[in-house]
Amino acid sequence: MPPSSLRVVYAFAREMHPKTSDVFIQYGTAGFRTKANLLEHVVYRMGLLAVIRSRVKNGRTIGIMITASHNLEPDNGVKLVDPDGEMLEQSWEEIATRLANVSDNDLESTTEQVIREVKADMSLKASVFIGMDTRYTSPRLAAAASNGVIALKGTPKELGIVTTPMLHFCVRCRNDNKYGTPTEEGYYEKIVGAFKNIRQKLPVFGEYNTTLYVDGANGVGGKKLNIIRKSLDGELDLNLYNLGGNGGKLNLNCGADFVKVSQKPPVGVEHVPFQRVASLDGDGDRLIYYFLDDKENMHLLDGDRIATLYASYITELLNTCEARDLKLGLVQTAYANGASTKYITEELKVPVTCVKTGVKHLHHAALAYDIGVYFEANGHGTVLYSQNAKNTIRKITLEGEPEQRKAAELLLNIIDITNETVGDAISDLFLVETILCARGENVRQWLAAYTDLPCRQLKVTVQDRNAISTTDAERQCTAPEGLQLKIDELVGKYANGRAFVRPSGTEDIVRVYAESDTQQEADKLAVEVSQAVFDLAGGVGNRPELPA
Ligand code: 16G
Ligand code: MG
Repeated sequence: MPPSSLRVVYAFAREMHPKTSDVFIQYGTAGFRTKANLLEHVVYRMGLLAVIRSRVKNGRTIGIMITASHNLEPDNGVKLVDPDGEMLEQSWEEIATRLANVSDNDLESTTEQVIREVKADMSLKASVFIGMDTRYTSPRLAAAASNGVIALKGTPKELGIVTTPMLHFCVRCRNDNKYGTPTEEGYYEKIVGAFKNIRQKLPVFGEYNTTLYVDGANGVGGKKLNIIRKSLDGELDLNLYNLGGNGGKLNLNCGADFVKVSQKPPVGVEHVPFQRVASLDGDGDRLIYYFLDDKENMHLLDGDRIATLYASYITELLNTCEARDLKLGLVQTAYANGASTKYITEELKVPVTCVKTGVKHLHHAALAYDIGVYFEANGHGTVLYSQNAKNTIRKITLEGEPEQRKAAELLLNIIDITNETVGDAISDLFLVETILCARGENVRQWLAAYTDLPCRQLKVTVQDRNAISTTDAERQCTAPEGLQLKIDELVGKYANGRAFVRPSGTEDIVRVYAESDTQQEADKLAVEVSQAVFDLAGGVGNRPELPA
């Protein structure tokens, strides 16, 4: 395409999606995320970038998701999805940031420069799938993304309101038709179909019961479960709450992030003692379970629990089908509860890798195993099966002894329930329900595997969060000087104490995590570490205070 045809890039920008703000914006852990009214030009430009990316990938489909996940309604965001359904290659984040921040006047030349730099063949076809969450600002932003795609003569396809993992799934299927059909229906067919299939093989028994309460965070995930609910024939009785009606606000005092961070039950859900509840986040890519006991104490079953449940059950099946040479490993972050790591390594004897926060880091590390389970404590995670693992398991279904075949067939269904492109609340929910059912377990039995160390998360506002640098998968802090020494000193005072700090990748704050033997001590340690951050890293506002 001759450069002159890039004129339209400028014309669209000026006429329809002008850059009206000079606030610098960065492609962070999960794309761009900020107040929705600052995003239109950014999303338009991501439409342009998606077309360039698609051409660099020989015309394979790229995804754009409009969402701010677990953040509140006034926020929104945009992220790009690569052809295999994984997060955008990291080296392109800088390009995305550059393109998002240039003035409208420089947009045409910057676009040209990017095209040259990445050697995109602009004569190729380009295809972009666009999905959005339920935010009222999302349709407008999705339209801006579409215009960006059109401006560079790509073909946009709007999938409408979908969960983030559904978009990832559809992108993958569009580029690899063996993975499934690239539509919402195709997603249900594969994932829910495999779940129903497995229920035929594993009848309900023991302490497991088919009733599940769900907190939909007033977002897209609950809405989709409501569609799925109608197709279930008693395999699972879903009682859905926080579906977005009755004035319920997206992620406000509900949803997986609220439940995990505040360690409180969400509003809007009816609570019955010992009834298990699954809580999704606003865009349906995180899942947390919890229940209240008869004294209304809450018991959380977070991402670490789900990961250990998966790892132990899959290991069991692998042992039964004697596929012992397949190496299964687990990937966590520094947020993983210390008790979970201990349980996994010492009791399950499964190797653990610890990586930096952010799905792309976990996903990447999980690829190193034949079967890689990855989870953030916040409930984002999935399982990746290598081609070798899939081939081995398939072979056993054909050639194994009867018991081995049975286990291998279960594994094949489990692989189909899994959305391997990214953590997926819906797929994870069906997997958890499958395993609890297979074991005949209720939530109390699930919880009994190990006892979490009490923990606390806090935020500290500082002048410049980038003044904090970390190493060793964010477990050690290298700047500002003296902060790590201070943290070590504080941690040393507590039994089973552990703490770390890191700059958030999504908000302008520093995050603090602490755990210890009792809740009171974890809370105290978290505040003391927050004070150290405040004092040594240029705290702003009120100094954090110890609870009275
Ligand atoms: C994003 C990440 C999530 C991470 C979180 C950390 C993706 C798709 N999502 O939501 O994995 O846990 O950021 O946020 O990568 P923070 O940097 O603000 O703590
Ligand atoms: Mg999310």
